[in-house]
Amino acid sequence: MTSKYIYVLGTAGSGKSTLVSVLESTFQKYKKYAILVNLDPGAEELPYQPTVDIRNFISLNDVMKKYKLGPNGALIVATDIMVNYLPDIKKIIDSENTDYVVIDTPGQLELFAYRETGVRVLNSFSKTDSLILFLMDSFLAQRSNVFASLLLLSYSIQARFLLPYLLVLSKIDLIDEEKLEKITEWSEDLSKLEEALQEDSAMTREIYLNLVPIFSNLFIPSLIPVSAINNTGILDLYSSIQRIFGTEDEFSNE
Ligand SMILES: Nc1nc2c(ncn2[C@@H]2O[C@H](COP(=O)(O)OP(=O)(O)O)[C@@H](O)[C@H]2O)c(=O)[nH]1
Ligand SMILES: [Mg+2]
Repeated sequence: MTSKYIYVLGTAGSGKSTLVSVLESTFQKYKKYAILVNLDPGAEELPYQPTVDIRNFISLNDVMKKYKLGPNGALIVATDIMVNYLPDIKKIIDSENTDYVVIDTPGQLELFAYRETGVRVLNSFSKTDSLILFLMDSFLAQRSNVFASLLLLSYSIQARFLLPYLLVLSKIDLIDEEKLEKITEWSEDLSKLEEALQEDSAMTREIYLNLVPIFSNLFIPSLIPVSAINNTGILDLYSSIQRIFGTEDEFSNE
């Protein structure tokens, strides 16, 4: 069986690890076999039990001591060291013979967005059969300029990996219905985003306004609003994942 890889990316605290655990229970519910991989060497506590945990291969504390670095510098070195263990990790994943491999990643998104290691990680697992979930923290995205900035970040990742991706608006239980509608509207109608940016009094307003014509030339996928706390939207996310992989339940031969 060819496993499908799902990479969960997003800024620190956007809800990646929590979503990974919710996805696991969703896959279980629909009788899909999924394993979870933690690639965040800096993770303290995880809300799930990973099958492969990078912390068993690399200790952030050891890296900090050995290279006399703080946690952020050590995380970059740790991620570079991670490349050495990729063949071992891949072997474990293959031996599981699983439908899905859900991969949790470090919040320091630049490791994946800008550094070579990110590409090597993704390529070493599977060049096809992969999907990126980009988490946009709805609490942050309430501000039009942050929304524009996160959208740009999601494009940077998309352009780098050229893999199918889904834009997940996370933690929607933290914002009211009206705000949620606004964010959705910005993603569907750029003139609304432009209006909201016009109202911003910040000196950086012009910079964000200049992004609008760029966005208009790019494809913005529909946002999938979810809350991992009360499970809102999780089923939609599950269906979207199935659709991308062409593994919809109703067409399954099982
Ligand atoms: N209200 C709310 N909090 C969430 C949600 N998802 C995650 N959190 C909380 O946000 C914090 C960061 O979540 P975590 O999954 O560790 O984020 P990560 O850094 O992206 O892995 C934790 O305190 C979570 O309990 C959500 O959907 N709603
Ligand atoms: Mg995490």
